[in-house]
Amino acid sequence: MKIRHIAVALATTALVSCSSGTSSTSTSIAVPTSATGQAVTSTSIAAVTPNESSITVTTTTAATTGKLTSFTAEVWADNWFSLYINGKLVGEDSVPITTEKSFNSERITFTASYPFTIAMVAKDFKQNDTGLEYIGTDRQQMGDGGIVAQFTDTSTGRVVATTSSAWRGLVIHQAPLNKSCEKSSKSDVDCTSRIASEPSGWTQTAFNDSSWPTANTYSKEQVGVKDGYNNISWSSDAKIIWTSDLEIDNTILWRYTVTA
Ligand SMILES: [Ca+2]
Ligand SMILES: [Ca+2]
Repeated sequence: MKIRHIAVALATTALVSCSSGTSSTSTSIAVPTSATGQAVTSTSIAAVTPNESSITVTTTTAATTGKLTSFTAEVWADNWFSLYINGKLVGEDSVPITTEKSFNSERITFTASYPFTIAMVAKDFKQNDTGLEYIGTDRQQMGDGGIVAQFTDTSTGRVVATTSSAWRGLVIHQAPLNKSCEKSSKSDVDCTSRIASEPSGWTQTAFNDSSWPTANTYSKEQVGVKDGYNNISWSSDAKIIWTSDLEIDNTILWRYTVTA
């Protein structure tokens, strides 16, 4: 029994040390498996700089008959995102959403064949379900969001997809519903919210998003781009998107399918 207890204690210590590195610049990404349980992803992480970081993920997406091609996704999000291709997680923002003023950009590489489905989670930072940030300070406010992405076929160098008004988005965290609570000293009581869970299978190619609203596009000035945005050479087609409300729509699920 004594030996068994030691083993448990060691295992617990290992778990704690793995999960406590919030200031680390490396990112760990879960490796998805195919339907048959076979690992389909290999991951390598490149160096991270304060304004721009780079994640290189090589993923063979769901079994298809088309020719596999390598793609690079370039993404800037206010404040955080994750990226799925054909239902597989291929990368995410390496800076935690809880990092104040997180405006880095990312490059993520993956392999897929045409056509493929892009799904992204975009999150604007909020301190809690009031939807506010800097609560209790003179900066207490509704933060705003925004995301822009472009996808380049590395075999041709051609940008084959960008965020645009053709993308469809579903809001799953909306707060505050009553903007008048923004400066309330008891925002946790006064601010109301609407929160939903992610629909089952929403990252999958077969998911029907036809009822989701299409994106609104915004100018750089409206969203206040900064930091990592300026490290990427954006196609003129790459539009900054969000829903109709930059402030109260805090978590959005985005989908778009890329044809050849
Ligand atoms: Ca924000
Ligand atoms: Ca917000």
